[in-house]
Amino acid sequence: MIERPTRTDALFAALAGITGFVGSYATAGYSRSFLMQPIDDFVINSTPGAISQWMIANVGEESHHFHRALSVLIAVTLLGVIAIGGMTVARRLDRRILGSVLAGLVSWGLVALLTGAPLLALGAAVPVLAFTAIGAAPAPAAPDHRRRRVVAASAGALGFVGLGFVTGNTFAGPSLDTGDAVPGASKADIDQRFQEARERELDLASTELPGLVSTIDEFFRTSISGFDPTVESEEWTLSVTGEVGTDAELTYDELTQMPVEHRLITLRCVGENLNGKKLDTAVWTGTPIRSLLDEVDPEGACGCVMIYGEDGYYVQFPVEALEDGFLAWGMNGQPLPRKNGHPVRVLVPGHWGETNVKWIQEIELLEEAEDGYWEERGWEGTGPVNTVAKLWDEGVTRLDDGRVELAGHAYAGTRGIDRVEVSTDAGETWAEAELSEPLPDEDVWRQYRYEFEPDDIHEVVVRAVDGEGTVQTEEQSGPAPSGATGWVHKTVTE
Ligand SMILES: Nc1nc2c(c(=O)[nH]1)N[C@H]1C(S)=C(S)[C@@H](COP(=O)(O)O)O[C@H]1N2
Ligand SMILES: [Mo]
Repeated sequence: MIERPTRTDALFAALAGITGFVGSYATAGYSRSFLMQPIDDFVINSTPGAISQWMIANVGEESHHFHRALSVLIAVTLLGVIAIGGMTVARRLDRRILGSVLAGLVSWGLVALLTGAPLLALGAAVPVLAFTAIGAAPAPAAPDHRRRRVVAASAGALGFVGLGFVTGNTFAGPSLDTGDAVPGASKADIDQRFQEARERELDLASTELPGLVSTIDEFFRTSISGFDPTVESEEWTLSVTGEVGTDAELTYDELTQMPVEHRLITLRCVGENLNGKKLDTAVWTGTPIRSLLDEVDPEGACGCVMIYGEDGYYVQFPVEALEDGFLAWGMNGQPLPRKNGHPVRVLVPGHWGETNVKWIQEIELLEEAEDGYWEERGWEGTGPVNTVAKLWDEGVTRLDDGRVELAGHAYAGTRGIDRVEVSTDAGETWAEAELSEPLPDEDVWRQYRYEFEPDDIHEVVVRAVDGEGTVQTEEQSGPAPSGATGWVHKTVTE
C-alpha cells in the first residue's frame, strides 16, 4: 500500500527545505557556494530576452526580487521533495534511519554538485536529514502530543533559521582582502590623478552630486549573476586563444609587471534609463592591452574577439576596439574590488559598459562573429555610447538668494563633450552651461552647472553636444536594444 504524504508530512518537508536552504547559507554565506547561486543563475539565464528586457526597462533594479524569490522557492522545494522521499522510504521499509540518511545523502549530493563545494554542502544536508527523521517518526496517538511535536519542530526550525542567518552574515562567505596597495603602482602617481580630477571639479552648491571621480561604494555594479565570483589573484590567468599563431597565457604577476598607467575612465551601462545612474568614473590602474595582442598576431581571424569572464559572461566585439583597451587591476588606489571584477577586468574606451568584462579569463580570437550574452538576449550594446547630459534630483539646488542651480554630468565616450545647453522654457530657448575643464584622459565625463532665477513653473531641459559637434538626439527611446535616447526634462517650480 502506498501512503500519500499527509499535511503533517508536507509541513515537515517544508521545515526540512527551509532549514536546509538556510543551512547552506550558514556555511557558505552569500557566495557562489550557496545553493541559491546556481539556481538563481539558471533562472536568470533561462529567462527569455524579451522578458528581461521589459523588466529592466519597466521595473529596473526591483526586478531582481522576482528571480531571487523564484530561486528561493525552487531551492526550498527541491530539498522539501527530497525530505518527502526520505519519509516515504522510512515508512514503507519501516527503516527510519535509512530513510533520513538517504534524504541527507541525496540533498548533500545535489547541493555539492550544484555548488561545487562538497564540504559546505553539509550545511544543507544535516538539517534536511534531521527534519526528515523527525517527520518520519511515528506520530503520537494523542492529538495533543501530535500538535506539541509540530509546534516544537517549527520552533526549532525557526531558531535554526535565525542562527543560520547570523552565521551566514557574520562568519561565512568569501573574503578578498583588497585593502592592500595596487601591485606595481606608486601611490603618489594615483594620488596625482585624483588631484587632477579634484582641481577640475566645479564648485557646486549641490552637496550630494558625485564629483568627477565616483567612490568605490557609489560606483554602479551590473552583473549577470547576483553572486560575484571570488577569484584570487594568485589563481588568476588570462589566456588568449582561437585563431592565433600561438596561444598565450598570462599570470597576475606577469601582468602587474607590465608598464603601469593610471587612467580616468567613465563607464555607462546600455541598460540604464535616460536619466539613470549607471554612469560612473574611477581612476583605474592597469596596462594597455595592445602589446598582448601584438604578441599573438590576430592574423586570419574574423576581426572580432569573444571575451569570457569567470562568471559565465561573454561578449563579442571588434579586435580594433579591444586594441585601444586597458587591462585594469586597480581602482581608485585599491586592488580591483570583487564587485568590479577582482583581480582583473578589461576597459574598452568609449564603448558601452557591457564590453568591459570583469573577472576576465579568456580572450578568444574568433573565426566568425557570434553573439555575446546580451546580444543573444536582444541587446545591441557593444558599440560606442550615446551622448547624454544627466540632471539627477541632487543636481537641482535652491540657492539662498532664490536662484536655482542646475548641475550634472555629461558623457559622450571618446567623442568628448564640447558643451552642455540648458533650456528653462521647455526647449524654446537655450543657454550654455558652465563646464568643468576636461580631464586629461580620452574617455571621461564632464560636469556642468547653470544658474537661473525661477519665476513660476519651469520645464527644464538639458542636452549635450559631443566633441564632433553633434547634438544629443532629441528622439525619445528606451534603453533596449541600443541605449536610451532623448533629452532629460525636469519640472522646477518657483
Ligand atoms: N564578467 C562580467 N563582466 C561584465 C558584466 C558581467 O555581468 N559579467 N556586466 C557588464 C555590464 S552589462 C556592465 S554595464 C559593466 C558594469 O561594470 P561595473 O559593474 O564595474 O560597474 O560590466 C560589464 N562586464
Ligand atoms: Mo551594462
